Amino acid sequence: MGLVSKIIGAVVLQVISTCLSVMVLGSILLKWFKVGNAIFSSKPRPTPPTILEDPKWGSHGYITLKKQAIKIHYVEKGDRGNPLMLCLHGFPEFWFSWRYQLAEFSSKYWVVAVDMRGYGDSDKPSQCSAYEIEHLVEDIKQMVLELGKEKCILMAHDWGGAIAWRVVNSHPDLFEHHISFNGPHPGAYMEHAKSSFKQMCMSWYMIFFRTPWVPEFWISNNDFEFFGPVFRGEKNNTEAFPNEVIDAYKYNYSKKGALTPPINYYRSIDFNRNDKISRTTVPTLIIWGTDDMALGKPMAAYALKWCESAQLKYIEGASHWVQQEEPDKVNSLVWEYLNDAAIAAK
Ligand SMILES: *[C@@H]1O[C@H](CO)[C@@H](O)[C@H](O)[C@H]1NC(C)=O
Ligand SMILES: CC(=O)N[C@H]1CO[C@H](CO)[C@@H](O)[C@@H]1O
Repeated sequence: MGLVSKIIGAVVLQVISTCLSVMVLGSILLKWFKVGNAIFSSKPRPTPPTILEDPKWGSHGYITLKKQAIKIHYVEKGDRGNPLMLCLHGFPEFWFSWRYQLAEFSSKYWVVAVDMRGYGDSDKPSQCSAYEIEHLVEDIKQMVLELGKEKCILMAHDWGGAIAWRVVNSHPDLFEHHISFNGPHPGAYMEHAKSSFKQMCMSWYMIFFRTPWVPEFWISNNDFEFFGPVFRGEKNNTEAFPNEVIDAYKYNYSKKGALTPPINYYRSIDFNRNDKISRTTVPTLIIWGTDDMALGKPMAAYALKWCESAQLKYIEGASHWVQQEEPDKVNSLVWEYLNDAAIAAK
């Protein structure tokens, strides 16, 4: 792309993100009139909610990626001698989003759910450039090797999904299978976003998040109230996301400095990049909740076109947070897929 169009692109992005920030600040102002000064305070959270400490999800560990000089926190469950199942979460999440899969698949796999760099208890480099996609992809590659395995099954959601598509393409030899849960394929995302005004509107937050401090202020105001509606969605699904679950997210994100690094993932997106996307050769299962408010349904089918061997299973009516909202359906699809693959390999 020419320099002029790059500059125009950057200016347009800046203008849009400033407008969105003004609108968000306006909505906070309205809330301030309604609720009062309380919206600027949050309650102290000295101890983790019990659900976070529940041993049934597994035990905690750390691993240092030497080449990257990054310490990664993870929760693991299952025998280390079993095949590795590595789980990558999205935004605004952390390892906890995989609790049902940690409990379920540890019977046959060594399930490891990480806090990606910048999240939870993992290292949080302060400069924004540390969250550029190359580093995120390299982390996952290093992680498989540092965990002492030559191959793994990669499960990924949302931002984790975006990283997973890239890492299975760049290092196919490291992955036995790839399972994507509402995880945007970069090519499919662009194809859908370009043709759908609705998707462009759904992606507003990706542009808004580029602004400094306003997103952090927005997410934290009124005692991190953001986390309730974001997970429960329009249907107010308090069954899948009861208070204790929402409190777990609030607990982690209310720690000092916890919000900026995850938002820096968005700030580091280079919209001018025109990567050549290669075809996915690693066998892939795509599981897609059809009522995703951030990623439109057509994206799932577009992703299939980039794969040599892939299956797509929709979970009708499920939201973006598919593996937490419909753990039974999701887990049985994953078992079915892995068991079929094991039979086929014999
Ligand atoms: C969601 O449902 C809960 C429990 O039924 C209720 O207390 C709460 O007010 C509802 N929230 C919204 C935003 O509708
Ligand atoms: C940064 C932070 O608060 N991390 C916490 C997230 O939740 C886990 C429990 O799984 C705590 O151990 C961390 O301290």
